Amino acid sequence: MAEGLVISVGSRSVRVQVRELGELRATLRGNLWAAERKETRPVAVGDRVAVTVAGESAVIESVHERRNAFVRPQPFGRFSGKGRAGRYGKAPPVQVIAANLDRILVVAALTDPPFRPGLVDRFCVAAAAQGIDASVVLNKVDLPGDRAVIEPWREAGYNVFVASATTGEGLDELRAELSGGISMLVGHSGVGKTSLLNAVDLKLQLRVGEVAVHHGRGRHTTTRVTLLPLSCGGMVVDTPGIRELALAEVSPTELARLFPGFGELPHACHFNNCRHLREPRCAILHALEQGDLAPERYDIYLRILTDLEESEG
Ligand SMILES: Nc1nc2c(ncn2[C@@H]2O[C@H](COP(=O)(O)OP(=O)(O)OP(=O)(O)O)[C@@H](O)[C@H]2O)c(=O)[nH]1
Ligand SMILES: [Mg+2]
Ligand SMILES: [Zn+2]
Repeated sequence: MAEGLVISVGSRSVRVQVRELGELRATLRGNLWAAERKETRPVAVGDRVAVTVAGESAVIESVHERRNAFVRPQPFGRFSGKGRAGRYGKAPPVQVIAANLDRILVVAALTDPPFRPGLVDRFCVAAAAQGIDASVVLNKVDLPGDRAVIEPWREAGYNVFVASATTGEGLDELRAELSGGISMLVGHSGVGKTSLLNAVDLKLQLRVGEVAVHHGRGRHTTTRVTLLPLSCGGMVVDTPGIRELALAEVSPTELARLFPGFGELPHACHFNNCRHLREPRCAILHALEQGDLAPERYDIYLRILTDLEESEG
């Protein structure tokens, strides 16, 4: 048996990189589908797999244990919870976007589409929940706007890149960041994830969105999660942009501990399960009163908390 790395996952087939043999089309051994699991699919981009090779194609026999996985709740319709768990076990099914990542780059645009702090936070929380390093990229800084919008994440200790795929600003730093291990770019559609990759590595020549973006919301140009090798070394996962990110596998009490900028505060609250709403001796509320925590940051936290509690039912 040979070792492979999953490069892309389509509805019918999977592409796997196998050492010495290159990229092969692969199918899955039937028993991989039968096993009870929480994921909607048995393999994801970034998975290390054992394959048997016959000519031009391969069969994935087994999937090695994952170091981490970036997940989102399964997007097709709401999962009804009790009674319908079926093959996904007891928890609601999740979709694994990619596995075994060394870092995630959360990409936002200064403008066009408008900067959405809440979405940046959701991606940061989702990465932190899996213990995956995240940094933030502010792209399109060639366009007019206030670059200071990204400061809260810098202050929260995130590595922040300020870049323009158009003018080349910040690309050297970005290239250095991407040049080892497996990175993944995530963010709203149209923020320029694919454009940044094309600018970082001229060999890639990936398709990017048209310049005419209607209503300031990018059209989805990248339609499949794909793992790409970079000339500078390292590999990168380009993902299709999304407009919303619901969090999977994050509990309401966990949220504050993962939230950018809250730092150690949640650990200083009187109650261990403090949700920082009205509880007495809450360190977050205290910081808010003292002006040590920006109200805009707290508001985003509240919005995400409300969503989480609604989805928990
Ligand atoms: N002015 C400016 N435009 C940019 C920049 N980067 C990308 N664009 C434009 O923004 C649009 C969207 O770029 P894409 O690279 O396709 O965005 P994406 O994030 O990959 O979008 P999805 O694949 O849909 O998620 C294209 O018209 C790009 O030319 C930039 O730095 N400055
Ligand atoms: Mg794209
Ligand atoms: Zn609290």
